[in-house]
Amino acid sequence: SEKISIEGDTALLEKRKVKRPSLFKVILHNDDYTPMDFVVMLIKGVFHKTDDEAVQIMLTVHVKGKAICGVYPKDVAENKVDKAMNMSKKEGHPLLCTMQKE
Ligand code: TYC
Repeated sequence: SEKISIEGDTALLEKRKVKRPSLFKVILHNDDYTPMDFVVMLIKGVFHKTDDEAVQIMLTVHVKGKAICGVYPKDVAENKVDKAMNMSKKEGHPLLCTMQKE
């Protein structure tokens, strides 16, 4: 936004920066070992997708190697990556979840 103030004969223009937060894609990567049903459960739990959406994303990862699970501000994306990685580590799966600035 901009604000114009007049002081005597001098016009001052003050610029206020309104910055939109950078967004980050959260990406799920394929591997040969993580069970499909576990990936679907993880996508539902972490990314709040429906059963059908979660299956679609899992199959895209399986066939194409990776897929975007969602796009979020940095702190939200970091929390989702953490949650996904902790869930898979806990179960001994090698599933990889990363984030990438848009
Ligand atoms: N490729 C795995 C399998 O055949 C399934 C899988 C899907 C693994 C998505 C990871 O992010 C992943 N069991």
